Amino acid sequence: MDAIERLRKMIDESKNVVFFGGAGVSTESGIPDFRSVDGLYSQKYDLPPETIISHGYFVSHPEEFFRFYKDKMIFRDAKPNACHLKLAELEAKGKLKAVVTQNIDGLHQLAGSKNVLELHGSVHRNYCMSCGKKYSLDYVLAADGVPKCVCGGIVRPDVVLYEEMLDNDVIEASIKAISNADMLIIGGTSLVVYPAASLINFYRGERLVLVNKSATGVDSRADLVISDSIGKVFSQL
Ligand code: CNA
Ligand code: ZN
Repeated sequence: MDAIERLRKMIDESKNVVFFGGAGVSTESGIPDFRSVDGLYSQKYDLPPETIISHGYFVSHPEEFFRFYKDKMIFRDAKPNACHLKLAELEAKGKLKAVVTQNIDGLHQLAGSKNVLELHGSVHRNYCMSCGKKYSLDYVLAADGVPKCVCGGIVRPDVVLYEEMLDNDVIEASIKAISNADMLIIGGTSLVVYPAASLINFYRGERLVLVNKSATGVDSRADLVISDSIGKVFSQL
């Protein structure tokens, strides 16, 4: 039996599948990840991306933060790929219970997924840091430089920057979903960003699958490892 067939069989045998993903899920939609050879960390900037998209830098250099953010992290025209679409289909069938994602691009929802736990927030939610008024992504993109609220406050994305805490409710819902899963598919993530990556340790079942182009620290624990493009893999399911 080849790997795709084994994956299909494992999904067939499961009743409560959870998917845990990262930036590699969206590279086939044209959004670069951080750690691939053509990812953001390989491109040269004056400062490393994790410095620019940190809380401290955002507060001290909002102009530069938003220049980088709008230019390198927002892909307004990106469309869901075969992985996003198949996950939405599995949820609609009642197979898959949750998508836990480190992505901030909103592509799972665009594909039709309902229960999406966004560990690092979303570029589609933005709010005024002074009065809390909510704003769309288009508002942020249309602003010249730092987006400002009608009250004068800075409008920031509801995205978890480096040095910032993850939302407790999202963490708790993710732990619950992963603990209850009878199959966990991990895909498109280097599993090096914490605390997000530690959540997979709440999985106690016997169907742990990894679909990732490069090796991860969890490969040795997995019941099935597929080293290939995730969109390509999911399009064959
Ligand atoms: P990462 O560290 O960049 O790792 C991506 C992983 O995906 C690597 O191991 C790649 O080998 C693998 N990969 C890349 N393309 C594919 C593919 N087509 N099929 C299979 N595997 C692939 O990204 P992580 O998500 O692990 O790191 C966490 C950061 C990245 C989170 O904080 C995200 O918010 C952040 N990020 C998000 C986006 C997005 O929302 N689309 C884009 C870039 C970065
Ligand atoms: Zn305001």
